[in-house]
Amino acid sequence: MAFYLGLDSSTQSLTGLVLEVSGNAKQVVFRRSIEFDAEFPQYGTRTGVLPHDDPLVAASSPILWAEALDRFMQILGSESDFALTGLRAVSGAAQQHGSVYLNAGAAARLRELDPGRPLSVQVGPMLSRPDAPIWMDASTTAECAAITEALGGAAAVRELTGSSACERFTGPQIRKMHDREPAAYRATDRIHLVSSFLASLLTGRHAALDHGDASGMNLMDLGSRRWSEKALRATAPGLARRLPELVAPWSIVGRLAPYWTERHGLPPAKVVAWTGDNPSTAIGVGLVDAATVAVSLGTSDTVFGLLSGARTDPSGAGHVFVAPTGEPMALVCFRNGSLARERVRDACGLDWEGFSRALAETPAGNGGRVMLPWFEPEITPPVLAPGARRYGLDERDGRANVRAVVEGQMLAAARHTAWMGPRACTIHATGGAARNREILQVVADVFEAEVRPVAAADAAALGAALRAWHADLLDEGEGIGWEEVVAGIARPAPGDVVRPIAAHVEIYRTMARAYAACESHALGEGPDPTPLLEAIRSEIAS
Ligand code: ADP
Ligand code: XUL
Repeated sequence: MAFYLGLDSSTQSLTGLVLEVSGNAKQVVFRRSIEFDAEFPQYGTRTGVLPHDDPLVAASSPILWAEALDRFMQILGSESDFALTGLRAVSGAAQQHGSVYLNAGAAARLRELDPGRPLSVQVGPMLSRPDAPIWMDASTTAECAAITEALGGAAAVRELTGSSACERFTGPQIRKMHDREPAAYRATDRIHLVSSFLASLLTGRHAALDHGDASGMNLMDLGSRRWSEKALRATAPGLARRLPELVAPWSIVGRLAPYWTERHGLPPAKVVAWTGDNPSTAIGVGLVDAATVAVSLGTSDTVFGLLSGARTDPSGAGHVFVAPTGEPMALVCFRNGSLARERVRDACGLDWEGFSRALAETPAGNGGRVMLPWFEPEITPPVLAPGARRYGLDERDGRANVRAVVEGQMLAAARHTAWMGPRACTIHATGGAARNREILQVVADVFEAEVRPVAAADAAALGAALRAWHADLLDEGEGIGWEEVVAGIARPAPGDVVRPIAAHVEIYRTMARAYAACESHALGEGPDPTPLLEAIRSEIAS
């Protein structure tokens, strides 16, 4: 019997679970989630983000993430009722793109982490910048333009790194720091992603970064999987020596440092490279072939799947990352996910049950009314000026707004993922909102696909535990296939399926045109869609 710990440091919380593996049988034997805002109010975060006057700026606190990790390990050490000595390996996932800036003293401080003092007080002195820009930041448009120009245009950047230069990606964020806070950049000795930062705390030394999370930086050559000298040069001087080593996702990057063994009674388990939450979720929902796509309805909504051929998104909004299997995966990210749904829910004075009822009792297509749910600056399509746009929709009509927010999100998701290739007939759904059947019905109807909610909650953490197991076996010379890794656990619940309703599918084919016209208009690229919407209204009514 062996145990594997998987962690997920997401935008709003840290979740960890322990997987017990005995022969072919796997089960989760321990699980705990720690909400940042509620458990650590002293940091002043809201939904995991430090408040800022500029809606384009979003940062969080690396010390908060460290304190949550320490708290989780303390709970694991004191409350778990399985033999902790059997813990063989640990891995993790973290919100992607966010960066942590460490000074030259950090390497020694990591090596000498003192088990007698809380981690949080030991992390502060390691930082050359107190906060960490995160994936919600949209303040680097100028830096993106400069990098794009230096690399020969958006298509060239995509060809090289898998994505166009994106505001939230780490390269543009580093360039911004270099240009606007030169002293802090000079004082920076190592730049970690959230994933490699937390792995560094676990191992007590600067941990390597996996190819998966590194693909969200605009800095790695996706073909060779090395840092691209050109991209580094286009970003900031002296960057190569500040970046972690790159490794394959299944690499062992160290062992739990004495801090964890002495302070919390954990064994010196192997630490497997951490990755981004989306790549890790791919394993946690059982995406090990290109036939299935996943929809993750968390703080962000993401749609992703393994790619069978080489391609990038010509529109520039989608990304190609390296999946934990080593294959390319396509991903499209929408910032206005759960928090936008919550915004509409709260504006209508509803709970989730009332929200679901409003969805169930309003007609598919919403009578031709459309919402572009860009309450916050949007990633896909890129929109900097926050504010939902409504077409034919009265803001005071609560139930219609409930339907409009979900339909707007899913019509956008379908439109902006078309580049990934032929439509999947099965979608694995995960994330907090995947427990909402009425939302999943809209997903099924818009995507014309069967939607299968994944049985296990916490897919990113489960993916991390499964990756830890896979890497441990590989390290012991007993490699296993990915099908076997996910079998029996990272799978949809048997028989649980939301099927598309034929009449709704027809309506959404029509509404896709309405959505496209509204989006073009809102982006200043198309005419007023009102005449088209009127025609569509009578089309779907008949
Ligand atoms: P993350 O991992 O990105 O922090 P989660 O995947 O845990 O986020 O999802 C959290 C979100 O799930 C909450 O912000 C909430 O809006 C949403 N959620 C929880 N329950 C429901 C429900 N019944 N219907 C719709 N959304 C829900
Ligand atoms: C993906 C992205 C988000 C974060 C937060 O590109 O920015 O999904 O990983 O979960």
